[in-house]
Amino acid sequence: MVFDIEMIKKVYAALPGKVEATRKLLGRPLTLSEKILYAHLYAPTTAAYERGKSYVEFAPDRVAMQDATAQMALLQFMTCGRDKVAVPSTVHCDHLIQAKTGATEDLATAVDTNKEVYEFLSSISNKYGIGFWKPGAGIIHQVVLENYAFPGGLMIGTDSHTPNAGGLGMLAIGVGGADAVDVMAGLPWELKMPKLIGVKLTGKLSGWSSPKDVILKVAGVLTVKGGTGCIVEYFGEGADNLSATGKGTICNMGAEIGATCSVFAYDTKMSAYLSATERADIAALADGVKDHLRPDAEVYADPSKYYDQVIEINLDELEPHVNGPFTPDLAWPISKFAQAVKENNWPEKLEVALIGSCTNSSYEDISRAASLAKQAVDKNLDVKAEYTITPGSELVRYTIERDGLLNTFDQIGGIVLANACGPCIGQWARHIDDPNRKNSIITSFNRNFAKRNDGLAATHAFVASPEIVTAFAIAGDLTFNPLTDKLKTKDGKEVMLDEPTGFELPAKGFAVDDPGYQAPAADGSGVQVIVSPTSDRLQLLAPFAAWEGTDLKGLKLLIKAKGKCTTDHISMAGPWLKYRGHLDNISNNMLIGAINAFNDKSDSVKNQLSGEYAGVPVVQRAYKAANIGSVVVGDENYGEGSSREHAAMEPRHLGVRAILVKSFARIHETNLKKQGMLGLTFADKEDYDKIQEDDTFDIVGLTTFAPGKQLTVVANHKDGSKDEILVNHTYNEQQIEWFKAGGALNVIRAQFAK
Ligand code: MIC
Ligand code: SF4
Repeated sequence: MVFDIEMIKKVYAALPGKVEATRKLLGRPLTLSEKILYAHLYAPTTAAYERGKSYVEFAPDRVAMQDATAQMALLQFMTCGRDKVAVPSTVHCDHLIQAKTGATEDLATAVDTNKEVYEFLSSISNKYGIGFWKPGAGIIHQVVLENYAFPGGLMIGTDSHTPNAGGLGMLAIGVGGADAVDVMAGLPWELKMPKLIGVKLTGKLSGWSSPKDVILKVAGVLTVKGGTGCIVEYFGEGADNLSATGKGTICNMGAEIGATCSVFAYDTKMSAYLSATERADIAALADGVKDHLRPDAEVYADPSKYYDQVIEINLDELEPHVNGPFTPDLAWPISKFAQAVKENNWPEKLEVALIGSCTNSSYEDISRAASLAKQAVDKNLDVKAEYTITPGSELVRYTIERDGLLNTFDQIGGIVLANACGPCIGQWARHIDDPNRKNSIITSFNRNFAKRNDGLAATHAFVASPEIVTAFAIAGDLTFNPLTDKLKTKDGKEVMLDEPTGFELPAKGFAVDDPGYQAPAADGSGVQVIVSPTSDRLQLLAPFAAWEGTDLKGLKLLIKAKGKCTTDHISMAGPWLKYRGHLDNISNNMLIGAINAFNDKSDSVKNQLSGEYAGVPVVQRAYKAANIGSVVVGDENYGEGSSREHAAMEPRHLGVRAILVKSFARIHETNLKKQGMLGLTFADKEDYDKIQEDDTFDIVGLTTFAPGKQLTVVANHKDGSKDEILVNHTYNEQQIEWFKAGGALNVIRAQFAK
């Protein structure tokens, strides 16, 4: 048993009283999110919080970190003077394993190449009382779902897909490492009270449709920024019909619409999953408070009164979807997809089909995909595309091997990759003859930004359910519709694929030999954590400088980024993941994927000191050397995607002073504030057009920086003219303190030093 049952008992013991108090305070029936949020306030309140406005201090039950973000989180934590984490926390080694030949070899290579980082994470976990999941144990979100998620809990995780745990009724929120430091240090964790989107699911899935199609459809409706600042709560008889892992998939991909998190109400599917994963005692406890783990009945009766927005989806009519390329919200029902492929001239030939990942590797997903693989064998069909399987955890992998499913995949030439992120995060040594050739791949993962999977700009990546991905693997052609089209067998007969079938949970139960868990020392005070001063993978952090106390003058424009600028554009993953514990080294990838609005090129900006064009980090280092600050200008939803705080720390480290954009993604905006950066938005979005390539900026109003008060950015143009641009910000008093101190960590350290 790795979970903390005593902690869960405490949460449930207090829940009825807290829910009743909240109902009184708000004077009305409650949604599920409100029950969980108000039950996790850091200190009781006497006034209701305003959704979308009030900043609230919460006390999460647990923290999860993955290896690519844990390094920076723990490098920060170790400077703040605590000897143990204040809440149960875990580290998961999943992002640093590169997929090349197959699970066994790839894992061995990763253990070798990342030795220093794994040793650091293992020893620092041991020292501070953090549970450590070794490389090979599985992907953070799957391992959390199997071991730690519980209905009605609140957790944070240093990864944007942390909301996956909503499949078990938990509010699980993705954050940057600095937020994790707050919670591990026992301090309140701050979040703006989210707005609520209700998604009513009616009917029942059947045939080719799966839970993945629910979120692919929702992404099409809400777009990549439609969920910003919101919790998405699913309800209705259609919701209760979905397996807990299917609910997890839907919550996982809520990250793709920018949602703070997504959640389902506690039901019998959740209790079945808890029991199947050896947590029947939690299910029994949850049953004891089950009314408090669901919205009040009145909410179901009149949802638009309680949610800020309501969407309805009829599962009886839901078609399988394929989303992409390049963005997860370009949603195509399967009946329209072939035409879209043709009209847009996307490569029809499918080269690689990849299933699994944290999003879609449940027993249900794998068994349904395997039912199609089996048909390929039984019906004598060639499997035309390369096919890979990424199990989400060792528990899943061991179980599907025991049940013969891996063997079925093997028969169609499927390659089983390590229980790790691999190709989902660019950790993929893809074999391709010509890297510049336009080509198509399809995955059952969640993100499909340009270059994400294989680093190649010419790759068109689509996302779909594991069933659809497998059907496409067999056909090798994106214009194939498995619901209506025939395939030719090896001996020339025409056949159709039957609908996939599978099992929500393994009939013989889950099994595992070594789950890969290492418990921390009871007393870690004697454990040494070693960071070599000459390492190129790890670097101890030096505090950032405090604000100089004046307006900022003479800042150069570093880049005016055009269009989509995700965290993958700001701090690319793939080959750069190896520097996630070394701030100076990873800063050499800063904004290298962003498109310069003045020449439409990536990693080519004008150095205003020399007049020459060079890479973004090179130019910024030149400004830094000359002691000149700079400004980054961006478009809508800047910083969409990952929780990686490197995207905020790199500019901070290299001397960028402000990020001025049309709008921000939530986690990234908070990460900027935490690191003492200025994150500003144009009051009038059209002012973006006034920014010119040779601009020098002054930021005016900082000496009276206050919540809700606009600042002015003066853009001094080359021809001597200037524009005074009004900018908004969302800093509260506390966050202004972080800015003044040079970062939140400087404030925490001062607090603990007292
Ligand atoms: C991702 O899916 O983009 C990642 C890699 O899991 C990130 C975390 C990271 O960048 O380390 C995320 O989603 O937060
Ligand atoms: Fe890993 Fe991909 Fe899941 Fe992120 S989305 S945690 S990279 S498998």
